[in-house]
Amino acid sequence: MSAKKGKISREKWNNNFMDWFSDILLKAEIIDYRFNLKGCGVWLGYGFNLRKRVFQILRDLLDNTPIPHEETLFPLLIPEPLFMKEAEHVKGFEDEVYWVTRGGSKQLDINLCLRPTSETVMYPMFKLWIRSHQDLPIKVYQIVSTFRYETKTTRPLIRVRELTTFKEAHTVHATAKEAEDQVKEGLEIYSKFYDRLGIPYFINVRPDYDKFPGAEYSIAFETIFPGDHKTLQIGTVHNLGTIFAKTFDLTYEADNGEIKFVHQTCYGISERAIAAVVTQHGDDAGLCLPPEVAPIQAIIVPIIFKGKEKEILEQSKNLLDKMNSLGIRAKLDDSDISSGKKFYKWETKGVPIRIELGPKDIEKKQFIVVRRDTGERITLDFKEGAKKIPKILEEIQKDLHERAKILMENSIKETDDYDELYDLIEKRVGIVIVPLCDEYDCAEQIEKRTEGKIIGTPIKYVKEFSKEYSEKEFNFNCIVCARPTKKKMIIGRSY
Ligand code: A5A
Ligand code: ZN
Repeated sequence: MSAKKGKISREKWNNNFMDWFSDILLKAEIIDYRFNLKGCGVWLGYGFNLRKRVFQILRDLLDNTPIPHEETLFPLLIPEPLFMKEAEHVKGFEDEVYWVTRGGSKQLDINLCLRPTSETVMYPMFKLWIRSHQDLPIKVYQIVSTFRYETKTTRPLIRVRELTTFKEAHTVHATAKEAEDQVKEGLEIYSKFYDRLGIPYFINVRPDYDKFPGAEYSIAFETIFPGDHKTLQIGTVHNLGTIFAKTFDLTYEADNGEIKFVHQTCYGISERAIAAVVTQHGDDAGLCLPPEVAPIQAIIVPIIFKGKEKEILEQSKNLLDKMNSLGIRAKLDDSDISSGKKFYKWETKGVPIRIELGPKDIEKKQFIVVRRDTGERITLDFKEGAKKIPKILEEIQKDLHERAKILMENSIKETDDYDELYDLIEKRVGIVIVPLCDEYDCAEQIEKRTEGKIIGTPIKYVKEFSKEYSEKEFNFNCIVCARPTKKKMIIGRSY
């Protein structure tokens, strides 16, 4: 096996990040947003295939926890009185819901909203299912369309009005401790999910004024877009405590006959997971998909020369069979366009490996592997070489993750100086971790003075969830008011 270095460019990806993103989604045939309805798009065949693979990872993780989550399906329409039941929840969502008010030409007696999320659909049903502690825990999830009338700028996959791929898990428990353990399981599932996609993230607790409407607290996964250093929330885990239980009267009979409220959690991930795969690993030529989820892992491009067509095609098919029998998702592009055009097409679509096979290679009993992520060219022996491809795919998977992690780490800064914070945010170097007290005023001052928002408290500074928490060492002074605090918070710009 011999290898030659290639090169890739990330100039456009770096400097015109959002343009690059919108452009590539269509060129790579992921999704087509030209449908004439804001915030709604069409999943194309290739994109759908990618989406299926990405969400299968999440399904497998949810289905295989010690107490499995069950995949279920609840109604899309919520009668108004149910939706209106939980006051905080309504406050958070009422400006974002779509209403169905007519059936044909007849005004409905009870208006129906399209679910923006399914708490108020699921919980009245949970009430029917729970009698004693033996009915607990309940752990269900669904992957469905939900609707949010977003008023901020809509963006493909990132801020849509029809969330086409809303995975929401909902759990019910007997005790507060079990609900807290469930939050931890939720965090673990999402960590594993994003690790498998090679997407770096940081986990933080949302500020109290910005938690999920109806939650005790919310924990979010964020990734940083390397091009513009803006953060994107790619998942949330909420501890709902007994808030919804009290509203929907969800109780159970304990062993001693006492009637108690249940404790609940919910956690969600949307098509933003696909946005993260596309943005984290791309470059100027297009997508660069992690082999784990790539619909096609290797594309064979025969380099056709006059007189040698038959032989080259035959050998290409031979190689395709070998690869398929090794479990590699390989495809032979024997279409009638030039090899240059084929290279361009499959690079745009992010196929991790291209295999070139020309007359010279056949003479030398070899074929060439080109890595999409690095451009590196590797010469392999025709007879035995295919066996080395699974290893190369593994390396690509690992290297993509590393490359993304390094970029993310480089855009996280830390300071305890207010002017420096201002500077870092203005110059858009990334996100900034600063010591901050719990006063809403201090957070507000920062948000007024800089373009940054309070994103949350890194999990490290939160006792209940931190392995690194240190009562003794975590003594800071608030960057705004100088009062003592044990906490740091992340400030940054976000989508
Ligand atoms: N019931 C809980 C799970 C819930 O609805 N949580 S949530 O409101 O935070 O949404 C879960 C995740 O969906 C968010 O973390 C975010 O990643 C994603 N999301 C929210 N609004 C979105 C939108 N308009 N477009 C795309 N993704 C969105
Ligand atoms: Zn302060």
